[in-house]
Amino acid sequence: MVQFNFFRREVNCKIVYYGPGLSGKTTNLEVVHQKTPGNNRGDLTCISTEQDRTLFFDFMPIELGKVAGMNTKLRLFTVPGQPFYNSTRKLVLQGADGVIFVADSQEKKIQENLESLKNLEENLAEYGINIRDIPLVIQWNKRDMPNILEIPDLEREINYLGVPTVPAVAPTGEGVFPTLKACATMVLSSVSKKVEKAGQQTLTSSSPLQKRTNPTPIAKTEEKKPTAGFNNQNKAGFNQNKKKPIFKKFEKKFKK
Ligand SMILES: Nc1nc2c(ncn2[C@@H]2O[C@H](COP(=O)(O)OP(=O)(O)O)[C@@H](O)[C@H]2O)c(=O)[nH]1
Ligand SMILES: [Mg+2]
Repeated sequence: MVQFNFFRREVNCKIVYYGPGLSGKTTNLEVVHQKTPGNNRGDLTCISTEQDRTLFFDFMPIELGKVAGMNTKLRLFTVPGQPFYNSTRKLVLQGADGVIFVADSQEKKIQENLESLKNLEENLAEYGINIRDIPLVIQWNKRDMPNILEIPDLEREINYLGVPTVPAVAPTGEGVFPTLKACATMVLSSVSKKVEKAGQQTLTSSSPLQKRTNPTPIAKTEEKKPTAGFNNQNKAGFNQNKKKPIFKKFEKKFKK
């Protein structure tokens, strides 16, 4: 759940990398860690087994600086993909503001991808969240591997939700930041709306002290933005978001 402190102008968002075991979730986080400037990121914490598999979760915070007038932090988590770790997955998913589903493009992994997506849907439902209502981006990872499905086939077979998708080769960094940006943009846009709403509530609250507080910069910034829901995003939806001022600010925080 987005944590925001309106008076201190702070926002904390949680993004969870989900997907089957070995699809490349931890690799995504490692690349984000390597390429994010040191003063904008915290440590990457990995709790792994001897075979270097995620046992509990990987975690990394990123400071985005000011976005829409709020000091903004992203907290990135990965889940363990192996089926028997479902209770851990569910715990890590709790309070997520956005999800990046890292799919394995290999033909033989199609069933595992579908099962993991179904598992995501079920675990979200247990928290009372419809998968169509949460910012969700699918990454088609491992595009460099032999025997992979073509993107249109992946779209047809797996992306039945019609969410934005990004092809990737995570170890080379290809597609890693575009995926994170697509998801973070959707999350931040949703946060901005909540911040705006909180500001309005503050203005209409009964306390004279609160009435004097001025939240208008956020409301003004967000007023002109389109209000399409996440479930209505077309495949190119996140590209359109690139033009948003909120996104430009976010983009500057990362090294090219
Ligand atoms: N060839 C190739 N290997 C990848 C790719 N992404 C991840 N891997 C490898 O797949 C293995 C599992 O990756 P990992 O990030 O640990 O998967 P996780 O279980 O989803 O966290 C590692 O050996 C990675 O180097 C990719 O795009 N291409
Ligand atoms: Mg992992």
